Amino acid sequence: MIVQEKLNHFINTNRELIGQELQYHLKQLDIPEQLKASMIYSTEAGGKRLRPILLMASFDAYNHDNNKVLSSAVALEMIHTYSLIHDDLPAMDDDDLRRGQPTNHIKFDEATAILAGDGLLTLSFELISNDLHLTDGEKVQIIQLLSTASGPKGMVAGQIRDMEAERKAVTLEELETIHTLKTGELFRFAIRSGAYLGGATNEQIKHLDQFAHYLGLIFQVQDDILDVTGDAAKIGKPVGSDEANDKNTYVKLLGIEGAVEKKENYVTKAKKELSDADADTSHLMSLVDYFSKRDH
Ligand code: GRG
Repeated sequence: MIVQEKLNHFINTNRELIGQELQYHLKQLDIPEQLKASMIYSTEAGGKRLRPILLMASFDAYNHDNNKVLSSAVALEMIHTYSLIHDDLPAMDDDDLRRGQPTNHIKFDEATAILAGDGLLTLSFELISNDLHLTDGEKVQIIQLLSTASGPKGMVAGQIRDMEAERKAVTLEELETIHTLKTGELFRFAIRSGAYLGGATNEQIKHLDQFAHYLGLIFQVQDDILDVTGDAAKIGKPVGSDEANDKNTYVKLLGIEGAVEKKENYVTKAKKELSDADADTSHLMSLVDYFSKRDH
């Protein structure tokens, strides 16, 4: 199989697997119907499952027994989904649409959306702590990494810094700090925890950590490029609207060409770190291009 086909196969198989696992864990919950429907709605609404796929690709570089990573991968997607539900709320981004469908608080109501997010966040940790494939030491390590990445030192810090930076001019450095926290920390968790569970050495994890940092930035630069060139521009906020102008983006700071150049620079750096990680990182290598060239 050529490299691209192999990657597509890996992505499609694991995307489906994650979808099934998520639904398995949510549908069996004996909880109030409205809460359950709301939690299921946002996990089923067409997410790309990038973070769990990354986690599984990082694990796959060292180990092939998938049973060991499934709970961490599903927990990660639950936390990502919670963050999107809360990010869309009127108190935050106040968005009516996500992935082309009504956001959770529009489909249900605000209180339900808040609780669905809370439910997904906390359930994620319960899932890991109940996983019979993990040793107690592995559970503690994964829970520690995930809570730090998603909590007030990680994603939550990124969200508040982003809100504080709105309508203010920020430097490229400040923009990168916001992204590193807001989106990069979950990518970093994906790569680190996959490698850790797969049995990577500390030296290998160090290179993968740097790799994850660059990958998060590649994701974000491409997100900003797509905002002005891709489908998001067609279905989202019109370019030039007040809201679009308020957003701090790579394109706003560097122009399109500058943003593309920045992205290419990160692609080179990410690939170098991967080569230094010294393992079968072929899926991760192809995922760099997938992230950099994605069109949605
Ligand atoms: C509310 C605590 C809290 C945090 C929210 C991640 C985040 C923090 C907000 C999302 C806002 C946003 C649109 C950021 C841009 C990058 C991003 C994370 C996009 C969504 O990720 P994808 O493209 O989502 O992986 P899908 O839809 O594929 O699941």
